[in-house]
Amino acid sequence: MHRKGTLPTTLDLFADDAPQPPATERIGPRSWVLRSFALPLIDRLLPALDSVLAQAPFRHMVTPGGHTMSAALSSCGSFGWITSPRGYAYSSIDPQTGQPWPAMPEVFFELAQQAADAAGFPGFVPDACLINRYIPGAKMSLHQDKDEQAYEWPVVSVSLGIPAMFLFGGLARNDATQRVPLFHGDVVVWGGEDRLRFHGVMPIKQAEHPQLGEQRINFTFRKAR
Ligand code: MD3
Ligand code: FE
Repeated sequence: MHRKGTLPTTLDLFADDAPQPPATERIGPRSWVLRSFALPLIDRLLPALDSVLAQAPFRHMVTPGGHTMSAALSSCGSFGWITSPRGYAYSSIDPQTGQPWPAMPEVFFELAQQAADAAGFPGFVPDACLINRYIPGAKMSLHQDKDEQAYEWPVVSVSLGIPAMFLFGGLARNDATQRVPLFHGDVVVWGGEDRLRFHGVMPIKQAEHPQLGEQRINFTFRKAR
């Protein structure tokens, strides 16, 4: 790139010294995107995910209003998130198997705790991990996460597989939203005054990931009780 006597005419984006996007981005007063934060653990995360899904397979929840959600869902940890005609809740039993949810794998817990720590929430002990699976076209409409008992703890989210455009709104449904692209290995932490902000996921675009194929998997770690 540094040829003698010539000025570089284009920026070589593949050079080792090319400018990199910041590894950490602040998207709210207490919300942080930690780019690629999960990648050092990926070889342990994927087999652990398979083992959870063998015990608690993905299913499409039906909202109390009768709509089938386009993202498929499973959970692990002490509590999982369920829908019923009576509303949304956390439950210690998977209604589909009648069994407790699979234990939260050690590597999941480690990742959630490290990310929370890095974002200024030391001592996070999640008791629930929701696992969403999106195929191209799936989305999640703007909503708030208000079924947890403990809003003082953050939510930690881990994106794997094909990209998504995350929508981050305000405390009122009609507040403006910012769009945040999320890629394989990115981790986001939301807490404090950002914990009850509206958020959603735009319809996932067709793409293929070398390890996960045509899907996006998202873990959200919470303290439910
Ligand atoms: C911001 N999942 O499961 S994770 C959900 O990508 C959910 O699957 C999305 O929203 C997904 O409830 C987004 C990001 C997320 C989760 C909880 C939040 C963002 C949040 C709570 C408060 C503010
Ligand atoms: Fe949510």
